[in-house]
Amino acid sequence: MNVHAAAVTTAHRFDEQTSAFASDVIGDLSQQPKRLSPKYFYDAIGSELFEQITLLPEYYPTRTELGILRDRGRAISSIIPKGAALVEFGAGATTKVRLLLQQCAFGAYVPVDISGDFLKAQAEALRKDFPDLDVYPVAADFTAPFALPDAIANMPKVGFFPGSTLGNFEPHEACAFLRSAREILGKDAQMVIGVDLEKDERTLYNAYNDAAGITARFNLNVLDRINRELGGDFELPAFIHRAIYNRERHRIEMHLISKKAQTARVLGRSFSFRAGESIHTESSYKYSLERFTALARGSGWTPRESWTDKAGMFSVHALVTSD
Ligand code: AVJ
Repeated sequence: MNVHAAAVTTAHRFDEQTSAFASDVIGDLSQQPKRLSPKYFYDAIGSELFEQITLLPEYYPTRTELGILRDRGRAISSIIPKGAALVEFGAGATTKVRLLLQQCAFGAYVPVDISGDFLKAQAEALRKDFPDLDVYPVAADFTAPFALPDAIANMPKVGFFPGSTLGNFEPHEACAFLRSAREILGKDAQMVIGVDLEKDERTLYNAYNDAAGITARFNLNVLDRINRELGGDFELPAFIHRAIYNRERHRIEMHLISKKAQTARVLGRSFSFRAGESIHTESSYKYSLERFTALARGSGWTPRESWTDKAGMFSVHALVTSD
C-alpha cells in the first residue's frame, strides 16, 4: 500500500478488506491507462448479477462447463483416487463442486476463498447434503501460498479451479498460479480445471454484450461499489459498458468508457477523464487446447486428459504434477 492510501484508509477506519480495496482503486485509477481489478466485481450485488449472467442465453460458459462435468463424470471419477481431498480454489456457487462430489468418492472438501462468511454458509449447506464428507473451509487469498488443513495431510490431493477464472489472469500470472497450486497441493497431486476456448468472434462478443444488459450492469456496479464503500462520486450514467474481443491477445476486454470530460472524486483524490477515456475492468483470456496444455506443461503440470462439449466451446482438463 502506498503512503497516501495508508493514511487515507487509517483516517477512515476501514476494515482490512476495504483498505485493500481503497488502495487498489487509488493505485489503479492513477495508472495510464486507468484500470480496476475484476476481483472487485463480486460484492453482494455483483455476485447476484454474475449469477444472472450465468443464466443468460448468450453466456455459454457456465452451462457448457456443467454439461461437461455431468457428461464426463465417469471419466473424471475414474482418474481420481478414492478418498482424495478436493481443494477448490475460490469457492462461489456450489453447483459445480456438487456435481463432482456426487460422482466421485472424495474423502474431504476444502473450499478456499477470501470471503470467510460466504465460505461458512456454503460449507454448512454442503455438510447437510453430504453428511459423510468432511468439509474444512480455509479463508485465504488463493493466489498466494496458504497451508492446507492438517486433517487432509495423508490424503491424495485434487485441486479444482472451474469457471475459467484462470482467464482473468495475465498469461504470466496464470503460470504463477498453476505453480503455486502445485506447491500448495504437493507432489502426486492432480488438478481439474475449466478453461474457456477461443471461438468465433460473434459468439464471444455476444457473451459479454447480452441483449438484456446484465453484463453492463455487472461492469458498472464496480463504480457503484466505489461510491458505496469508499464514498466516491462516480456519475454512473456518464459511463458506458464496452466489451471487445482482442484477437491478437486472445482475450475479451471489458471497459467502462467515459461519455464526457469529467472528474470523479474518491477518498479525497480527483480522477479526471477525457471524453471516450477507458477504465479497463477485466480481461478474460480464451485458450486453444494446445495453448492451455503448453501453459500447464510450463507450470509444473502434465496434462492427463482434456474434455470438451460437442461444439468445442469450453474445456475441462485433468492435470497431474510433473515429476
Ligand atoms: C468468472 C471470470 C470467468 O470472464 O467470463 C462474465 C466473468 N465477466 N461476464 C468471464 C464475467 C463478464 C467471467 N469469469
